[in-house]
Amino acid sequence: MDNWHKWAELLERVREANPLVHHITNVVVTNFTANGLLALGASPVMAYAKEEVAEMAKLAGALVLNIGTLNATEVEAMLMAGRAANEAGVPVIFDPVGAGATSYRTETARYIAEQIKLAAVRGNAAEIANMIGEPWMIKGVDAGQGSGDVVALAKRAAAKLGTVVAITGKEDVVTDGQATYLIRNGHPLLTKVTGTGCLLTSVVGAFAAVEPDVVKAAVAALAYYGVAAEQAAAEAEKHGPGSFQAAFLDALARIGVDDVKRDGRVEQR
Ligand code: ATP
Ligand code: TZP
Ligand code: MG
Ligand code: MG
Repeated sequence: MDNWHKWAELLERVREANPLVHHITNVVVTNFTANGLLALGASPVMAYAKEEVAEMAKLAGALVLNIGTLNATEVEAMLMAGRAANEAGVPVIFDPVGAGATSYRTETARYIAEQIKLAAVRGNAAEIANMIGEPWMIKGVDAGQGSGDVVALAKRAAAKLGTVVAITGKEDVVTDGQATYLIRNGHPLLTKVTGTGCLLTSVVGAFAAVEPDVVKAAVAALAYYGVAAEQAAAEAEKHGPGSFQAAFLDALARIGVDDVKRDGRVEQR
């Protein structure tokens, strides 16, 4: 049995623990993210006020920071929440949405990574490359066509940022710079529904809330997510993205450890 089959069982641990996941995220994906985490079996909360973020972060099983629609007040709140989470030993998961698209996003993403001890960063190849000062085309929040080696990029990013890095796209890579895994699940319809990357970052947060080895948590989260998308597409592909979005939430709630073990395509590199 592959190592990762054991890790797939973390899905059950998430559902038993129903971890509180504190988010400071973007205005596009808030509702979809909350519904996705409920479908998984976690407990989402969005809290942004400077007056409460530190308190909420300390109560949570994980903190998710997402700069998708950032502004100065929100970034300040992210730093306060991140510092409180670090003090309390709560894992912080970061989604550098649009890093590289504008200098404000790039600089803020780098500043957050400097100031806060991140358990994991999850983004597309362009966002991760731009975070570490490597060029990669990005259009708004979507990764442009890059020709680089994504596995090598993820390893460089993990070393430079000192955290677990998950780069997603047609294939996903998870690495801490030493152990590296490829996950080949998912479906192109995920690119036709906004917020599927952001929700995935939050799902990694929910898994990290129950498993301190963040490589294991992230691999299990990504395999679960990709297998759910495949089941949803099998049902809803003929109708399109709207039906897929609903079928995907259903699949996130329905699938179990056995589905992930059977259909997961995970390979150690
Ligand atoms: P982008 O803005 O570049 O789309 P994102 O933040 O939305 O980035 P994705 O890379 O799209 O994040 O990842 C979200 C999910 O979609 C992941 O599970 C990933 O494996 C899956 N995914 C993305 N593209 C494809 C594809 N072409 N085929 C299969 N799955 C995909
Ligand atoms: N604009 C700012 S944030 C956002 C958009 C469209 C959502 C991005 O979500 P994802 O998960 O990266 O596709
Ligand atoms: Mg996407
Ligand atoms: Mg994204």
